[in-house]
Amino acid sequence: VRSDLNLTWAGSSKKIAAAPRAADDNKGRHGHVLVIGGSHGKAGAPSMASLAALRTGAGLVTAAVAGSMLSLVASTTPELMTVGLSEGQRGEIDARNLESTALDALLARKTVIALGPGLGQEPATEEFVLGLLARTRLPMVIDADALNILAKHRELIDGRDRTLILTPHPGEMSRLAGLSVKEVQSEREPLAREFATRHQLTLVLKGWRTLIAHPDGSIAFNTTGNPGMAKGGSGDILTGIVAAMVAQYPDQLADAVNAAVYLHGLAADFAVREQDEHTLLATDTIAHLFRAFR
Ligand code: NPW
Ligand code: AMP
Ligand code: MG
Repeated sequence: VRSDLNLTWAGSSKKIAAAPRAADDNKGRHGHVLVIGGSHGKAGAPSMASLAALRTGAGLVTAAVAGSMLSLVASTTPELMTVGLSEGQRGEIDARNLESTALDALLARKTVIALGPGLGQEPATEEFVLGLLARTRLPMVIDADALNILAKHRELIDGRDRTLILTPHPGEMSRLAGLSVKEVQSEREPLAREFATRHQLTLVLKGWRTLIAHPDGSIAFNTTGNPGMAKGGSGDILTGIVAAMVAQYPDQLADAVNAAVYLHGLAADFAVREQDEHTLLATDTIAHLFRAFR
């Protein structure tokens, strides 16, 4: 039974997760996360990312999804705000004709964008993603189908004048790098370092012992997490946690991302201690985040 908790935590990221909130705090100081995702049959992914962002301490969270799933996503969490985007015939986000003023309104006063959970890869959604990248320099956490879309436009992967955090699992990394999953897994560290430094971004290469490669070439290895997390939804939740940490600690980017990955795994380790790797649901991890923060 892998129920031992690994509470050893190297480096400075511990400080930010353990920092108490100011007595006179207000939500405006903790960032506004904009989650963009969802497609027909995958409303759960942006819902989970959004709930995780709220539980991680973001001041406000808005989920932007295809219009027909707005009420479904909104009903998962009353604290969540929602925006319905125009959609195509297959229920995908089709915001090609989104007025630039409407897009600017969507982006206004947001701190960080979490792009991709459940998004799908329909051509109309692909155009929306490319348009969004061109329209804003807001920090972005890019995951799931947004990574698969970027894999088709590698020339656009450029974190030199913006904060980009990519969170691929080995399958997504294989598409980004044009390698097989086996090749990715046998070269995790050099591949991640090379990718992060070449594109000047933060790369979270997920899996057992997730590693985080920073644009300066440094690497952190995560020590938390368990195989109970190898289930649908785990990565969507990590995306929300990373976005919320970056929203709250934009000036401590490396620590914020390292802490997010560590806390996600630690929450899952607490959850498994109470139940079992078979029965763990990704959302159980959200329910145990408070233990990880404490
Ligand atoms: P294999 O099978 O081993 O060759 P995909 P996805 C590989 C959304 N979701 N080590 C592995 O390949 C997501 O947000 C929505 C090695 C695996 O079969 C996305 O938008 C949910 N290999 C969309 O669905 C809940 C690994 O990658 C393949 C690996 C598709 O995302 C579920 C799968 O990758 C889901 O999150 C590892 N550690 N991890 C919802 N409730 O709304 C992965 N692979 O084809 O990119 O599909 O990750 O399921
Ligand atoms: P995704 O495949 O996008 O749902 O992401 C899966 C999440 O679960 C990532 O945060 C992985 O690091 C984590 N995970 C998956 N399998 C394991 C494992 N065997 N040990 C630890 N963490 C895992
Ligand atoms: Mg995923």
